[in-house]
Amino acid sequence: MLTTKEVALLQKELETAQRPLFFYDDDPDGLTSFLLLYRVYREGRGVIVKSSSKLEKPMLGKVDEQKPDKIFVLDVPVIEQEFADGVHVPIFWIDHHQPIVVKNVHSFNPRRKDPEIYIPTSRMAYQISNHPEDLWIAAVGCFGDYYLPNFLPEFLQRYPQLLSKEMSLPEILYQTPVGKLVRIFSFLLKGKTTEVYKCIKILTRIASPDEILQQSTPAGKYLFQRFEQINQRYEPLIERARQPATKSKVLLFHYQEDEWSFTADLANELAATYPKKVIIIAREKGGEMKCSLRAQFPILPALEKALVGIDGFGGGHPNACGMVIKKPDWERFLQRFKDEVA
Ligand SMILES: [Mn+2]
Repeated sequence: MLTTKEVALLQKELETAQRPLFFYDDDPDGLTSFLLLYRVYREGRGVIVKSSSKLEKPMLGKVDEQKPDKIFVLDVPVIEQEFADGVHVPIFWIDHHQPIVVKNVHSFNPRRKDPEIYIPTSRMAYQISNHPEDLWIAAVGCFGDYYLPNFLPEFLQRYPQLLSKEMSLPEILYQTPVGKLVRIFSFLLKGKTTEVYKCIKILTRIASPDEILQQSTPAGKYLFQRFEQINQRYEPLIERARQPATKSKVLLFHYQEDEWSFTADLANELAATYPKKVIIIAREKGGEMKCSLRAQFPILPALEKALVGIDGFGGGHPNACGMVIKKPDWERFLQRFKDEVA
């Protein structure tokens, strides 16, 4: 969590900003962090940082275009020094990934003090915005980043229609209305950029989650129907990925990624469905196998062992990793990884 002093400082900076520019990560945690902060004063603009998850020099074009007086960077793991050096207004970076040193940036990251701590950016954005009517947005961000926030009792009391009782995260994500909202927020970020920004603009004005889930206003109905269109692309993929019970500890799913990238959604849902297996989502690109790994137990040590002497690299979090393996070494790697996790 942010300290009281940090919250006060960021509230002040947000209040005094005339044209804030928000850069945020391309997932529910990033999106809800933006929505929470934007909805306080409804000033400035938001820009999604797409798949590279880095704020790089080319993004300076957006800064020139918008001419902000302050920049807020939300849930983006990396700001390149060249970007920070090219900006002549203050940058406030609120994040919870592995901290890195970037000069000329005001960094707010609880992991600087405690490397083990896990606090989604949306939880911190809610500390700053402190608008109780946006509690549901904060909850979507936290659950989306696989985190049970300390405001859960308040959430249960205020939104029993979204979550009726305490449950595990996999149950919340795949069996409840608030879990559906997490998926809706994730899917609205996919597809054509103009359509994505249109949906986000609508989200900045949605007052209650029922507008979306019950389609009780035209705005909410629009978002729900957009979600359903995208979900039609996802459902056949997850159907194909679900597999009959086998003894193998590894569930491997090959898929061709296009503009509709569902990698993280597939990996998360499969890991929740098969809690004892390691999920590998593999895409072949340019002679390499690009993979996302997920499990509900630590897999990083097995990955590191299996990679020794293999033409490839990988790493990440204890339960969620990425890797890239050269095609000729793929089968050999896979066998070694299976042996390691067995
Ligand atoms: Mn996050």
